[in-house]
Amino acid sequence: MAEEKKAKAPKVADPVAASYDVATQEMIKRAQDLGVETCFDRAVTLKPCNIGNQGTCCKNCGMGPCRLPLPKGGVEDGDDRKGICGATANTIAARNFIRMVAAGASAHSDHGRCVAEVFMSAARKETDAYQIKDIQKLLQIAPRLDVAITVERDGEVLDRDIDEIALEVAEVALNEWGKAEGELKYLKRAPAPRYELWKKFGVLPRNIDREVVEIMHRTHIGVDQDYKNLMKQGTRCALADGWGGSMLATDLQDVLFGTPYPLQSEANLGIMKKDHVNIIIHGHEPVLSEMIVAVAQSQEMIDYAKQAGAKGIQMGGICCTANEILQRHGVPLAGTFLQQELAIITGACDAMVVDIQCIFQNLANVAKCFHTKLITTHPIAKMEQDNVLHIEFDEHHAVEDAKRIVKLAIDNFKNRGEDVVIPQHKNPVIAGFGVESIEYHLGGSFRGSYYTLNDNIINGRIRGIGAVVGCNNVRTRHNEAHLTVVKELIKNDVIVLTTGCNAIACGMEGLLTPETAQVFCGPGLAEVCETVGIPPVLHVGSCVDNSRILLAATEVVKAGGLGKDISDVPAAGSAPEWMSEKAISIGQYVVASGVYTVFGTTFPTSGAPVFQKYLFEDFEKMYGGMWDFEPDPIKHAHKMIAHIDKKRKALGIDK
Ligand code: XCC
Ligand code: SF4
Repeated sequence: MAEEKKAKAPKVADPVAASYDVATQEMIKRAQDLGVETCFDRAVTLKPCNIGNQGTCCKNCGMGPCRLPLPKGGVEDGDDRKGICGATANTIAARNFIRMVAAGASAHSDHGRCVAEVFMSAARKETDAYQIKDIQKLLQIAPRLDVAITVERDGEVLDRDIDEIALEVAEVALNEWGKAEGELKYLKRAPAPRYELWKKFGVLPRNIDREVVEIMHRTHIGVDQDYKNLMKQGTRCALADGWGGSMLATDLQDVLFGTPYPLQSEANLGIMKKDHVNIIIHGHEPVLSEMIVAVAQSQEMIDYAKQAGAKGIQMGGICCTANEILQRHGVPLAGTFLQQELAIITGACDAMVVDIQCIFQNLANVAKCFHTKLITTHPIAKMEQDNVLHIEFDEHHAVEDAKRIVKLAIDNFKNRGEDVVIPQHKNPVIAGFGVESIEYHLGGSFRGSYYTLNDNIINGRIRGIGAVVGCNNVRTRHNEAHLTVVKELIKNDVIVLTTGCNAIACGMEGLLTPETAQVFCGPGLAEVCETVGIPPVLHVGSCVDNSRILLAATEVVKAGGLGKDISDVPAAGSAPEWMSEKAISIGQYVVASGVYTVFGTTFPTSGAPVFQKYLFEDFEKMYGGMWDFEPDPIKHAHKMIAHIDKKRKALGIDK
């Protein structure tokens, strides 16, 4: 018999090279010791396709895929690459790019639609589970949707009935997704010159759904073949996300669940507790997780957990659901996008409840190796694996659904194995800043005193504003670029607004505390933070809450002293470790709103240099904001700072 070949050990990731975070490193190592595969290992064996990565692979029809790699010598002397139909590299890259915008805008906006539907149920009083919680916010947004908040009776102006206002807001809001005429109502919230610019370029979105559909039409074989015209629609669709679907999601969530105000909590896998029932909620829509949090905090469930032998119930969040329930309830952050498998690998996760977006299908395979109950809850996001439970959430029986889920987790506590390892790493965080609380904490307005944001930007204590957001990407060291960019910015007196997985990464590193000011900040920013008692890195929520950043920038403009449009403000955007299509939609609406925006890791148009130049350079002349790409995090931060300085100079406040 031939000598048996020694089985080759599977290639796995080097935990330290894979993540900057020690808790993550420990869990990757543990997964490998237990023979459980994670995304970090798969990234070692599964290499990306270069042509797809560069945006020049077209599979929009059955004659392709047509793959157009960049010629070795570059395209300086002309570019005659074309697909079977004749589509050029620029057309293909532009079509792929705006299809990413369409997918990203759909994700945010469909999330917003679900919230709007629940809002409608609440307004109609069809459900006891949801009520109008934040009347102030309702009264604030109603006029933006052309809903009157007063009535005239017998020559007297009276306050209108709140229920009536809520119902009309629900109707008008839902209509934004599919109305037959007009344009999105929230566009007028932007500074007037910005609105006029959009009008001039013909990119005012008509309704949210239509802009997505039109992208799918225009990118079908044989329709739009002009990359500039394609981008025009990409911009219109992205604006429908930022100033439409996402902004409505944020506002309606605030009305239903309360506008966030700063509160304290903790971040990283170390928030899980060995002697507690651990429930991890993961995904994006806070509609169900709000209920789960409420139910898990009820005495009935706490007693039930104690009967089961646990000391209590520990909730934790992953991805943007985490940011949502953190900013409104102080529920700790268990981790970022890339830590979802690792939460189960602790052996202490009694249930992981997922809704929509950023959920790894591999969670089911990991859960199989442990006792964890994996529960999908959304009709549009199921998993095929047979160990996954589907408990479909419905606003009409939300409390019952939540109770069922929490009970399942508690009942599962006794099934835990002996082998439980929770990494002992976590940091305190202050989260929950919105436009309202930024204003409140910085002097009660945006301008007019020693404490306000505008005055501090004008006097130079704060150099500018950096919006650092977005995902993790397993193709780069987990969290390293996020944290390096943020630290470099605050070191140079740039205040940072953060959302999404960047916010979670900052929390894990301890950057979301006022104490950070003394350790990492330049002297000006440190002084401001110490005076008013805020962290230099402000957690403003989830990815749909990037709309809060748009509105904060608008308030800065409206308060005066920093130009007439968002593009005048010394500010820059960044997604150092982006990966999702949502990030591309966000980037595009931020750019079209006038903000210079740098992405790290990779850029999906690099195979079409002419089209890329359009995004990186020509856009500045049109929108005052443009894209850029820089994978090196220090250079990335300094490109943002250089742009901020350029804006300061233009404003004459560079001294
Ligand atoms: Fe998903 Fe929103 Fe990206 Fe994190 S940041 S990986 S999209 S959870 Ni939005
Ligand atoms: Fe090829 Fe054109 Fe079909 Fe794309 S649309 S796959 S470029 S033939």
